[in-house]
Amino acid sequence: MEPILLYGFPSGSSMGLVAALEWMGKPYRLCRVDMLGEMREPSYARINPRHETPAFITDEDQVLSETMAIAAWLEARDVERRISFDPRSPQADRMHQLMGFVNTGFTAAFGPLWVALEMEPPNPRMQTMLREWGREQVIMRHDKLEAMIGDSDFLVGERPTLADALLIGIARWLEFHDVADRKRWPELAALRQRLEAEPAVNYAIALENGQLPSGTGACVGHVALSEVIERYGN
Ligand SMILES: N[C@@H](CCC(=O)N[C@@H](CS)C(=O)NCC(=O)O)C(=O)O
Repeated sequence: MEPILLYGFPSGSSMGLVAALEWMGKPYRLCRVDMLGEMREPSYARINPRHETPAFITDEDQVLSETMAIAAWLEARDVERRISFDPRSPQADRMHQLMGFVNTGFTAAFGPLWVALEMEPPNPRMQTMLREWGREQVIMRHDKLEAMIGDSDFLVGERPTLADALLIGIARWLEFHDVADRKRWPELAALRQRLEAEPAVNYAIALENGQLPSGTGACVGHVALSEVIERYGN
């Protein structure tokens, strides 16, 4: 059976993995997860006890969580090297380096902004502090990423890879949290513009928004979360 990616909405980082699956072009299925509702239900713990997306059901019915683990699973099966490189090449090393940076410091910088946004009950004093701290961290991590971007069209080379997939799922949070104008980082802004022009990214965003776009055809359908939990949950 095809693997299943569980992607979260609204504005989930997993949007990038949907784009990666489209670029990769092998058959896959999707499962849509409402992060504000069903992901918080006790039953979702059978898929991921940390109540997070993305999650993944492999073609051998194993449940996998953590973006880096899911990306590694895809990379190992991307034998045509559509979204990755030969594992022993310098390009693979650089791709892993950028993926590590995006999945850790870059993503984590937004943490205080999410905490402030979702704080219940509200604590205005703490929320103001979190927002200030978060904005500083996001700007600092953008400065660092800007310095890491080279001359190529995408993060590593002239085609999008897993590193770009991880980035595009997160980068839009800059606008979501209204931190700064993206033009402040010209290299990153140009890269994001190229990624936003990619049909795979537009497909992933449209799905996230609840539309039913036509993609490459690699996605062979959606599976209901209740069915995924029942069939594959631990
Ligand atoms: N370390 C995990 C983090 C995943 C993560 O934080 N996902 C977010 C959505 S992008 C989430 O599910 N947050 C929990 C929530 O919104 O309640 C990974 O890299 O996959």
